Amino acid sequence: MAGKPKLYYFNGRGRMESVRWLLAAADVEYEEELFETAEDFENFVKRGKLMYQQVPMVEMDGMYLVQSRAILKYIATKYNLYGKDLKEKALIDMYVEGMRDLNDMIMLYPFSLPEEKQKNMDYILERATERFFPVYEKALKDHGKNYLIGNQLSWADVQLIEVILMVEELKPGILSAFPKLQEFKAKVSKLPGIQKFLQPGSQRKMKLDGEEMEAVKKVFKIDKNLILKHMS
Ligand code: GSN
Repeated sequence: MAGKPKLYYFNGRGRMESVRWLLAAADVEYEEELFETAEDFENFVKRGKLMYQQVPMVEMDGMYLVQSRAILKYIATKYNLYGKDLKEKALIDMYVEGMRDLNDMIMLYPFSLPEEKQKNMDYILERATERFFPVYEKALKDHGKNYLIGNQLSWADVQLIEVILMVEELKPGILSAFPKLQEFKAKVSKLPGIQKFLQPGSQRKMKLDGEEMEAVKKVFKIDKNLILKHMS
């Protein structure tokens, strides 16, 4: 039998957290190798397994998977979280890509320049409440089923609960205008794999504080201006 998947990343959410969520939802156990320093990461690059000298990387089923979307698609397909036909897959992709747009803004927010922090926060919250959440609220309301794609849990649902919780960290109570999303969150939080993942001490990563953020920038030698170009 194949061993557990092994995840290679730093000790934070970043682009790996959605992978952790998806594996948790599929009730798949995994191991992690977490880089603490730039040297850890450089040594890992030298092992020559990274296609683009970039992480996230997931070692599973005899492959060294990179590129977060490719990793997520593989896991979603393997564990039956990617719809039953081409049309469902297209719909899941449309939902997931919107959620990733929102997720990316939140992921990059801590890199904001101090003088732009408030403006960026207002922008994220406005996009969440005016553009993205209404889509998922309406979908759940219109078909009256448990999940975005009917009654079968999919990758889109897992991505949705992840991003809901991230937005709630920025502004508690933000779901008050979205009763269907509140119901959805309560229901999905009780699914066994997800319930376990939400318990303290799980492999779920917490929001980075200022110091941890500085450490991450050093690991990947992140240039602030480069990040900000992607924030618009
Ligand atoms: O989605 C993806 O996995 C890729 N399109 C981007 C991966 C990426 O930017 N990885 C960064 C780590 S911070 N983000 O997750 C990385 O490995 N940077 C080191 C480098 O030399 O580019």
